[in-house]
Amino acid sequence: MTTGDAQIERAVEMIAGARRVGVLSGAGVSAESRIPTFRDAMEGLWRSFDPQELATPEAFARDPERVTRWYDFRRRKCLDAQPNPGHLALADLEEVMRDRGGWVTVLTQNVDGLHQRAGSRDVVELHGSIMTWRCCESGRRFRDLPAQFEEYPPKSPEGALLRPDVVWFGEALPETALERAYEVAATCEVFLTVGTSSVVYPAAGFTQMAREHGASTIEINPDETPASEVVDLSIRGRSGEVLPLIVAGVRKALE
Ligand code: BJW
Repeated sequence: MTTGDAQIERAVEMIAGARRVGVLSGAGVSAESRIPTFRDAMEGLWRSFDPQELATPEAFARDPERVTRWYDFRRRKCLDAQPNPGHLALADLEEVMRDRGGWVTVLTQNVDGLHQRAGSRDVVELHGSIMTWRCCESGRRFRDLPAQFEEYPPKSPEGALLRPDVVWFGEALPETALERAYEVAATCEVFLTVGTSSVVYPAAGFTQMAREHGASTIEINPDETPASEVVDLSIRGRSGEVLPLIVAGVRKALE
């Protein structure tokens, strides 16, 4: 047996013995759906830009055309993408836990909607959604957006600027999302931290919080992150490969 197999078996044991599972997901979970992670080098026209500088209210105020073109480019990429085996495995795990009277809540930092499209029902969008845009003046939200905007920045019917309904650096996370996240971290028995660099707060603090409340903690990531030090079990691998193995093992263990 390889170390990988032993780690998967340990993860299976932890999860199969639990009914309440919290998951913190990050951009790495969507990497196998060909959505570049936040800290990957950007592609094509966007190669020379730094995402950390574009994802701020200051960048939008300075150059709303550039920022909304970037978000619209990414929105269309997300619409073209399909959920991968990692997303599907988490949706399957939710079904397994529901069948035994438990729950799986996915706290996602992703704005792409792929967990929901994979079938996960309890998803908390910590950083908003790129599929929804909102009016900078009235706060009204728009979901049925055109395939491509006619102008950048796009305007609301009243002529005010629209912005993506995402959380930029320095902005507060939606209150209800944050409350759910604290509740999940405080009450889950197992907490999975998957595909995130674990550097952006407050999300990066949830793993430690779950641990302090007594949850067993597992990280799945090809690379080491600050969370690797915190968790009980660190699995080095891709979520699209590791999660299906774990969930198949959990199903088998509970047969
Ligand atoms: C794979 C893989 C595969 C690859 N399988 N894995 C405490 C300490 C220090 C700083 C702060 C703090 N508290 C707050 C701050 C400031 C700031 C912050 O954290 N800064 C840090 C950079 C230091 N936080 C904020 O500003 C937050 N707001 C806030 O706290 O407000 C307080 C407030 C209260 C009241 C009033 C006002 C304010 C907001 C943070 C918002 C983050 N927004 C973004 C943009 C969203 C929209 C968009 O997508 O454009 O969210 S930034 C960006 O980072 C995005 C992501 O969701 C987030 C996290 O990134 P993620 O998901 O981890 O992706 P990557 O690319 O970093 O990592 C990918 C990982 O996947 C890697 O590890 C790979 O190895 C791995 N991987 N392939 C599995 N196949």
